[in-house]
Amino acid sequence: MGGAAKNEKLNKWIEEIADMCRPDGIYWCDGTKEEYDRMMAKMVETGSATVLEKRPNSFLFRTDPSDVARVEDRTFISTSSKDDAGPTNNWLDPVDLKNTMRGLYQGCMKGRTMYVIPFSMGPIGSPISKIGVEVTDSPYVVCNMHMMTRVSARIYEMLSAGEEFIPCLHSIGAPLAAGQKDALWPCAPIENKYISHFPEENLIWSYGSGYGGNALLGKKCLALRIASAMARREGWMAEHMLILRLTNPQGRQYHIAAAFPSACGKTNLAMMRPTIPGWKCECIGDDIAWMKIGPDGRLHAINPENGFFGVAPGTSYGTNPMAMDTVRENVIFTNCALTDDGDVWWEGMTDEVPGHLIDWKGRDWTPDSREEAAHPNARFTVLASQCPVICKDWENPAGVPIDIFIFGGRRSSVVPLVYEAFNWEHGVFLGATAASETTSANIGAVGNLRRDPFAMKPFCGYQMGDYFRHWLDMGDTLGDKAPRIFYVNWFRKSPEGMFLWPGFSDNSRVLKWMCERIEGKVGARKTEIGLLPNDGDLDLSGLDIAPENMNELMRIDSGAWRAELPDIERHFAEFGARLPAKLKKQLQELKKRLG
Ligand code: GTP
Ligand code: SPV
Ligand code: MN
Repeated sequence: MGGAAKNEKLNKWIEEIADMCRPDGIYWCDGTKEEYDRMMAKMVETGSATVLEKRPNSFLFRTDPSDVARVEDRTFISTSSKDDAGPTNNWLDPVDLKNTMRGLYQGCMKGRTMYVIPFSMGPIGSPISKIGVEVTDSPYVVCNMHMMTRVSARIYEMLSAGEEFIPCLHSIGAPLAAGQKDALWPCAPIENKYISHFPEENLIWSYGSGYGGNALLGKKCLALRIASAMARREGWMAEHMLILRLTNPQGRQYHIAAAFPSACGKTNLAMMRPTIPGWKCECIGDDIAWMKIGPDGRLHAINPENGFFGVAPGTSYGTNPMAMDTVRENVIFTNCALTDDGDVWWEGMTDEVPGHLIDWKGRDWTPDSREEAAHPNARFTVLASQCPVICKDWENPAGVPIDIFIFGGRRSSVVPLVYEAFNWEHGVFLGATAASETTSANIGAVGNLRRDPFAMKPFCGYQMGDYFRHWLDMGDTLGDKAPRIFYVNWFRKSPEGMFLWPGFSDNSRVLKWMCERIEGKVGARKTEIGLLPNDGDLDLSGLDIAPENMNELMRIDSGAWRAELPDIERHFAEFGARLPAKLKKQLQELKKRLG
């Protein structure tokens, strides 16, 4: 494949990287199944992949116990001015950061092969797609990228024809000395991990981790952090959102894009099977949406990804049957438990807990073991095309017109099941003040409440105040063609700590209310925080839920909301002069309404 890439920029870049990283050899990927099979077979041979006898063409990986999730503390937005990265991002000066990282990259691929992965985010050749080239020394990354992005030799041809690409440099940061035995999951210690973005030159440098968003650079690094900065410059949007199509019994289609923080329900909602009769849900994307204003003046969304990198724990035939059917074959599982008959298992997969497992750390496990069998951030990697409810338009380069935006998060108290924004500006305020309890999708404490605006705190590649302004500007341009905005919380708990709302398929009831709001079929009651369903408007037919639970789900405790205000003020104060005046005004109005 060597000479196939005649793109001068690419060839020069690869040469530079090879000079710095000193791999034993360079391999140019072509994205074929043969390539995938060959690389996977090699990983089985070295013991880093385990064949799952019970699942056709599926494999289990166990990571190093230190390398199990994204590392937000080690993620950097490196702009020439610190202000341009803003208070929600870690910042280091680009010159200093590159010097430090060059030191780490020096000889870091010794004893390994350097793989060149040409990939497209979005359908190959579509005008909205972006091309990236990831260089990595991890065969696990290559196989995952095969599923998560479109990897193809055709991209070399496009590059030869002069197409632009986004360079993505990745190393696990674990050179091998001559004769040294490799670890099953080589990686660098936390203090040497760097997930770095240079949005001013569309460049990504990642070092030290092999896991998920740290290493599959098309996903959070390119399609969110770099793309969000490009989108602002170019007048479009790159969001941490699922995309789904909901069809009502009359055949009217609604397209919904929803932003929930990591491990807060996007994959589940995207593949949901409505419990309400006659309604149908199809999946377009489960994590990222790129949206542009179309010739009709509406916002059209595409899913730039090619697969799902989904949370395994909690996924079952009861909660997400479509995900279970998607992962029946051709799957890479990471940090799941292994059953004695050669299948995977994770907490919540089956009611019956297996009597014996090998846990994600490779140890014997029984129900008496104190630790979980699967890591809480264990994941499956699988092609989106394998999802039984994938929408026939999921690869349509024109995208789908968005009717509804949903924001939300994990709040065990205070926030009701659903409410609607008064208007776009208020909706942007809801997005900008969204808060959620932290999850194991990031290394760090779990269950701490934090502001996670638009579910983009870890993924916005520029100043978040400017990002809020971009949302307001998009609303001005869209005018009355803007999607309606709602806020949801599936995670409110009883004093005993039980979820009050059944969630999953029953979330369709909440989506139905949103659609009926759009049609003007149902009213809403005006409250301090927004528009809530009138009694009886949420379709609860066939649902066994105690009326007191429903009351609690819809209850607005003004005192508890007033208690949120100081935190929202602190949050807003961080953005200084970059906070749009319209959001300050929204906060004043909320204060007034709460009295
Ligand atoms: P990322 O891939 O990290 O961006 O996560 P995500 O937003 O796609 O979250 P996902 O759908 O994978 O859900 C994460 C966890 O929340 C899983 O364990 C789910 O079972 C659980 N979950 C999802 N939806 C619901 C819901 O409606 N109710 C409850 N109680 N749990 C849910
Ligand atoms: C998330 O954390 O939001 C994910 C998983 O989707 S990762 O790819 O690791 O970012
Ligand atoms: Mn995500």
